[in-house]
Amino acid sequence: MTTVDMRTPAALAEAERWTAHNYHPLPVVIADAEGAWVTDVDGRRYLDFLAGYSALNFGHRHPALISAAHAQLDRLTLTSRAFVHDQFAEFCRRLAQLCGKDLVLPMNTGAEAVETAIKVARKWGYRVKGVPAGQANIVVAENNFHGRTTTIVSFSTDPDARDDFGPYTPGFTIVPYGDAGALADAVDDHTVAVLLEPIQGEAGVLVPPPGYLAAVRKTCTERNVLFIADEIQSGLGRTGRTFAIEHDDVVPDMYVLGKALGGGIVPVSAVAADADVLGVLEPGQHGSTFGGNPLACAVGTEVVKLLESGTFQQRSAALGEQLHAGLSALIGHGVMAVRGRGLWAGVDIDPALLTGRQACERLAQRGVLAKDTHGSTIRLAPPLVVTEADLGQALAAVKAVLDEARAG
Ligand code: IF1
Repeated sequence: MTTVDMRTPAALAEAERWTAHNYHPLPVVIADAEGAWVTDVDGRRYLDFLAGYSALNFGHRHPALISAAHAQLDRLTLTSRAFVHDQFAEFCRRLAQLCGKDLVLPMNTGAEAVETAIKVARKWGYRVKGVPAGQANIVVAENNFHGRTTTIVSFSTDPDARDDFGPYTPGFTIVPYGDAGALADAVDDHTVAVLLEPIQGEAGVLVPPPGYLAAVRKTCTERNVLFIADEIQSGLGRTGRTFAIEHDDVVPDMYVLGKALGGGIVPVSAVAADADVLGVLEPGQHGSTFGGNPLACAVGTEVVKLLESGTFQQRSAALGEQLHAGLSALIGHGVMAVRGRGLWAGVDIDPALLTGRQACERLAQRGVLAKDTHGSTIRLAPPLVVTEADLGQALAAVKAVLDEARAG
């Protein structure tokens, strides 16, 4: 196998000179973008099939979102939560109603929202469930990805994400993903919550077995344990529903949201839950400088309005059929397996042909940007504004990369 030599633009070399090397980006320097397309510094255009790891569900620079941001930039950008501002109530109301919950707690990044959910679950455990102080545990799944803070990586099973960042936060039990029995067995009297991605993103877009999420819901209800759904990557239209967990007709106790909630413009995240859960927090017990800021709320409100129509969810479901049909046709022709829902797919490429990285390098040369997860698995997740023609073009590029590799 040969690694495809990619020309490294001068701009990339300059960026790498001045930054820590905590990423290994493809040698593509993007200068402009609209919808599902980006343009690099040399004027080359690419289809964006990563979409900011699903932070760009509405496409690059969606007009309604950019307009809301521009209007707010000219009025008010930050107050802190020491005061209220005129964008706050509508954002919180609309998001709470989208989730079917009483309350939301706005934060900024996904990891902050996950940390918020962990803290709220623990406090609920002590104050409501009656778990002895300091004894709360939370059940999580192998191959999870919930963010990069030291507490969150404490329960990661990915050495790259976890190693050398100890000492680790205690109070987490790791079980196999998709095994409802193992999860039920792991729940004890001190368990305050189960934290799961309804579909595991970084693990390779792993859809759990039918009935798994419903069984977890049943266990949580029977054992008085909070079901926390991390929908930061799977939610907000990505899988063809507002939330991925809806495919299983399951309602969690807490939704953890982020990425696309900020419209690809500003970091916006949140936890949504009923008052009996989020009500455990009193003034001074949690917060953030930028959480719920006016610019974030103005953009977030427009994002929720886009989701209220249901059109993005319908597009994802309809075009997802085309995406998955096209990818499944490649099984046996360089593709080993395809997973996912809606406009979200994990594609296992034959490791004898290409690594995921090599496949993404070659896709970039054919005008499609994507990102490998692990090994020879790539993730395909275009903005939900992608067209049928765009999808056809991307699928043709995937086929061409595999045909070229198979031809040796
Ligand atoms: C990176 C991928 C990684 C997430 C879920 C919480 C967070 C994420 C389900 C934290 C963030 C990002 C982080 C970014 C690459 C990407 C990612 F899964 F999407 F591909 F890393 F695994 N829950 N995922 O997916 O949200 O704090 O980043 O806003 O760290 O390299 P964040």
